[in-house]
Amino acid sequence: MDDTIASHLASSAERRLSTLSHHLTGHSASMASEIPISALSPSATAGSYGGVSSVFVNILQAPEDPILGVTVAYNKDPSPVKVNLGVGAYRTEEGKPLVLNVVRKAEQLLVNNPSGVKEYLPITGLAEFNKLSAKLIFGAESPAIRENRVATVQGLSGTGSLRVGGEFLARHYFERTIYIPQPTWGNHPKIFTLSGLAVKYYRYYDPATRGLNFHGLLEDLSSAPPGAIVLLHACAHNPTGVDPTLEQWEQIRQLMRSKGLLPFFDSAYQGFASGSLDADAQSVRMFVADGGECLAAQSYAKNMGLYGERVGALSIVCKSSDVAGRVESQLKLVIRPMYSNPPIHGASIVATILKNSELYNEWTVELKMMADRIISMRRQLFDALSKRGTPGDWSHILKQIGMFTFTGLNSDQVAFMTKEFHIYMTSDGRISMAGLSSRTVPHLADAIHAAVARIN
Ligand code: KET
Repeated sequence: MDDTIASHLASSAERRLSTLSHHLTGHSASMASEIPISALSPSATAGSYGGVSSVFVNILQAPEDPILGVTVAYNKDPSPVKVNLGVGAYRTEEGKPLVLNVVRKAEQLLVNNPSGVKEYLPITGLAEFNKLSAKLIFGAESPAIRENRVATVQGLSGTGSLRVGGEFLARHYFERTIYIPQPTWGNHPKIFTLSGLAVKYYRYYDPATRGLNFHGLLEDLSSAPPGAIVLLHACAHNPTGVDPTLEQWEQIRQLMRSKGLLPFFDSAYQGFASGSLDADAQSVRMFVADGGECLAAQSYAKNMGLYGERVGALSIVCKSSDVAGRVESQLKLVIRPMYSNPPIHGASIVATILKNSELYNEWTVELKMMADRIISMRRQLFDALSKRGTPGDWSHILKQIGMFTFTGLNSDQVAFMTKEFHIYMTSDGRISMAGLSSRTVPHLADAIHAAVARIN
């Protein structure tokens, strides 16, 4: 291997380990328990190679993921009344996973297409999918698209797109600190730390008001170093369900631009917050309209129900098409040794739907139906708690936006609800409203009522 590449790789690996251990010791106790420091350095191997003892004997049992592990526990529970409100995955009124009709139709078209092949895609993915994805998030009339200054690559859903963006920034951007909201989706600190960035938090949520800590947010971003990267949830903030208003977004934008902070949008719920794809992309479009640069990671897991297809995109909006071309060339160098090139099927489904106006319209109707069902679950849960006279103000259930309600229940109350009522949810008190149905609302309300009455 070329010496300079070898030393670059060695130093970036060192940086990752040191930022990760810095992060573990500095910031998040919960994360420290998930990735023991000892797991990051080579473990001493077993003394014997005689076939009796494994060379992996010193490997520690890792804990389950705080979100996906909830499903593992749920699957093991034989109770007929169990409910999984952990992972953010849409369920029908019957509690079943949903494949959108429009997705089935697109798949039929793909199966019947005699020229459909299974060749490798380019490193950057399906070109048509990339163009359509950029249009979906930035808007058909976006000047950045018209001026050809957006570099878009297909990613492995939202997670993979965030990771590629993180690694690109760690390699090529001068300020390697990323600020993420407190709290945020539990995978964010891990993705960015392992990308080689240093993770810091900005205040976001105020438990006292169950709303945005706007003052704290502005203060923390004001004191971030010039150029720092800032992770923003485009809409339907996970886990809090609390989004800035458009006026607040405008203030955030002005502050960030005046300080030269680099926005990195995570858009995992476009269309799920309001039911409108355009309304949910407003925050991102504001930052693109001012002519400045930004990154955006998109996921089609929720809004097209393509969870397991792992389809998403990373776009980097640049100042000129010349820069965008060079950025894309470097993204290819991040992707090629990571997974070579992305899978073809999910991206073909998305492209088929986005390019056909009839299918596109059908998609928006199905999307709105999912968003409306979630909103109606909010009303039903709120009414059920009111009917029971459950102590406390539960109006945040109605006010919060998107897939989740951040209930304010503590981890002991959650553990009680799981043990006594077989209700599975993350220990931070987050409920996936998309997993709820008219049938399960009374059971959940009973559980919350009992938890609040018995445990402080
Ligand atoms: N960003 C956010 C904010 C997010 O909530 C998720 C998934 C993702 C990105 C990544 O999704 P992907 O499937 O990679 O496109 N969140 C849900 C699922 C999970 O944790 O993986 C969740 O919070 O339940």
